Amino acid sequence: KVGASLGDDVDDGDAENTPIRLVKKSHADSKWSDTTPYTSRKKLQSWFQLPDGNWELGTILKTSGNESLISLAEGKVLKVNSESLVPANPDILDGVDDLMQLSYLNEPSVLYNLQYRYDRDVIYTKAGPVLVAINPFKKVSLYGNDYIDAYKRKTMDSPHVYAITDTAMREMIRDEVNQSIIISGESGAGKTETAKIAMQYLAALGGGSGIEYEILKTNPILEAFGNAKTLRNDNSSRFGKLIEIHFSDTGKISGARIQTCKITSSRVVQCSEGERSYHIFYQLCAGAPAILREKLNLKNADEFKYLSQSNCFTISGVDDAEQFRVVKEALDIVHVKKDDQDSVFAMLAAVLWLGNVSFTVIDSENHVEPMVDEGLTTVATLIGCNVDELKLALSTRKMRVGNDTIVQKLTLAQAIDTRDALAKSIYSCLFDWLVEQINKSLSVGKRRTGRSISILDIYGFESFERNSFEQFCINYANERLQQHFNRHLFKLEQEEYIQDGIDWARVDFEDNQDCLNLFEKKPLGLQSLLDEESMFPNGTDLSFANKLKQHLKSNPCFRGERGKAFSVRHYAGEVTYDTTGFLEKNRDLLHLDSIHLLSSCTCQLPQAFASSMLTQSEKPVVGALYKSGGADSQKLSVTTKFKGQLFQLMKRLENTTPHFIRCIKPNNFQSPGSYNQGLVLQQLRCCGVLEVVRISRSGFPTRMSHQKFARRYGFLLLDHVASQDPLSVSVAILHQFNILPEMYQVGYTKLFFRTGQMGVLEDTRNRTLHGILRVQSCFRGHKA
Ligand code: AD9
Ligand code: MG
Repeated sequence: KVGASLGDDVDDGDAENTPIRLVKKSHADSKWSDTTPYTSRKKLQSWFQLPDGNWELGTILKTSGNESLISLAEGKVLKVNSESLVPANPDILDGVDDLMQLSYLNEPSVLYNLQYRYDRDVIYTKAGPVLVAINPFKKVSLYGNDYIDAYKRKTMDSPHVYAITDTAMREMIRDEVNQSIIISGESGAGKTETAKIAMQYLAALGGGSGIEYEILKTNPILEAFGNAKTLRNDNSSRFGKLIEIHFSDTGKISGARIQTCKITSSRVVQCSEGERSYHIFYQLCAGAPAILREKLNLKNADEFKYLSQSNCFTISGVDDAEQFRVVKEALDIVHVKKDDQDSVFAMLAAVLWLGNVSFTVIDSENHVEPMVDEGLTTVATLIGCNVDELKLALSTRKMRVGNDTIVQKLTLAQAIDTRDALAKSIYSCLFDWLVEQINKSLSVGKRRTGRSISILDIYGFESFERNSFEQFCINYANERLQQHFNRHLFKLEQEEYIQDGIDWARVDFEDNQDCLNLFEKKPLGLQSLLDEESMFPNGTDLSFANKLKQHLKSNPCFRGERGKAFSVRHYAGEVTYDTTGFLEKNRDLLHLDSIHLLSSCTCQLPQAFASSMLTQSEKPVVGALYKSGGADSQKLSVTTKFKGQLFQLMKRLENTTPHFIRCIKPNNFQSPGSYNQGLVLQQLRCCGVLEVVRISRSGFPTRMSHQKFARRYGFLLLDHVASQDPLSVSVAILHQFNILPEMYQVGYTKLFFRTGQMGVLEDTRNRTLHGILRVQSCFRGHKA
């Protein structure tokens, strides 16, 4: 076997899933043990890439010309081209906290370092300013009050979500600037869990008023309504979320605001084999108490067609009934009234029962009528309408012709679409309504005086065997997020150096602007072309695919595929999309008849939903305008709306100081203890982790204007400075503290520091300030 391992600790995996395998010493080998003293390496060690892509550690025995003799595992000795060797780091650097500390920064060394830590349940590592988090897929003892305390008191400083959140908190107070924690990574990499860990830390630090408890309780609610089991992740977020947590001047949490960004809720009516619809449906079916079951005429999940089609009802290790109680309790805590909760559950049941509504053909033209059975009557009862009205809304469409209104009967396919569209809209409105209720409850109102920390957690990049409209939207959102990452860590950083006139050699990075242009360009971008085709009454998925191929064939990020498919070269890899259903999902038409039905209901929620749908469709039309058959609702396309919501999220982040967390998925099976190097490497590559480290190592990540620096540290000066201008004061401070010249640069307007330098100054400042305070309080004590 090529690349046979010296050790038995390295995951063998199957060859296909493990294209690159690192082999370095076994755990049994004493050198791996943390307690063994470092024994200096006598010979130079190097990574050698085997023909199958695996890296193996070898010792260079001899070098002559550009050939080296290298000794590999199991006594194998090879003569290789010296250029193919990649230097390995000395043992003393095994498992360093920050990749910046590696003497040799290269892919095998980074992979090895991360794995070394991961094998010891140390899942967090810094990559310069970025926190890398590798999903452990098991409980690791890194959290809880003791850890929170240790990070708060700074007795612990190893990389952690707590540490980065602590930094955000401190910088918010120190710089008086809003902060953000931006979490990215593929689906299943651990973003949502990470976001919760960050919230937990903020709640512990800024808690006191009790509102922090409410904020934490929004998580089970939003996960129940917005997450679902997919093939990639048992708890996959199907919406993007930005939670802005507000702090008072004294650093206490004063409230929060949640903003979401979601695609259509098509999962409600259609779900692939092995996946589930949103958790809440299963929770309700499994956990509703007897009275509620009876009131809503609830059945088991497998008796509802919308839930049974994907043949997946449970998630291993998850008790839906118990989760239902958790969600209910959370709803109480965020002040959703009991009556409203009942209405929410009624809407969920109505959606489920809508799926059981079936139709009978009534004439030779395939026109249909809904069967008047348990399904139809239960829906009517739950939403509070008359059965006949519901029947009409599901089987006919009113059309305006001139001044007359005619009634057109629907065919089976049309009726099913109408029914499903109604179910999706009810669910979608319900989600928005819940978010609104939560926001009211957490509202800072007039107390909004201080600063905020925002946490962004969206759906991760997805690439399945078959990718549809949902992936198209999700992956676009991830491109946008990647752009934000690039802008802050590469572009803005380097532009600032150059603008301020400091010495700097540019570091290149993978810019994803071309891919974003492919999506956004008007009129010939993916989104515009989709909206345009959706507007044509005769547009089909095939005509859409053909248009893409016609107009975008020369774009390097695009490739036309056979039939109705096309591929996009994303920053995270190439994805082939199947356009089947794109047009319909993008139009997401809800007929006016359905909206009118909801507005005529006696229940309060359907009425509220109808009016929100009407205001939405009456909005000034920015994007595409849909009119099919002349009397349908006009509304924004899903793509346009989605893009709008995404821009709003990103805009909120614009004026914040970002802190980035990059989550990494170590295997595709959601299983602990398995580290697939090829998979990890691909994720590290696409987010440019090596480049970030490279910039940070040679760069000056901390900076402060001359004025601010002089104001903040000037009082520490021992000697009188002749000139009081900020630059002279700053330089005097730097000299007094013996900051080495290579550790900083003086720009036109700012001082730039290498990592860690500011910490030294801050410590001195804090010590001095505490000294002053102690003297003052002694003095007051004496006076008293
Ligand atoms: V998606 O883009 O929403 O599909 P996420 O959000 O990146 O995805 P999520 O946070 O849901 O992934 O993590 C997936 C699973 O990994 C969780 O359900 C946990 O079982 C597991 N996980 C993630 N992070 C941790 C952790 N820090 N400790 C333990 C974890 N388990
Ligand atoms: Mg998630």
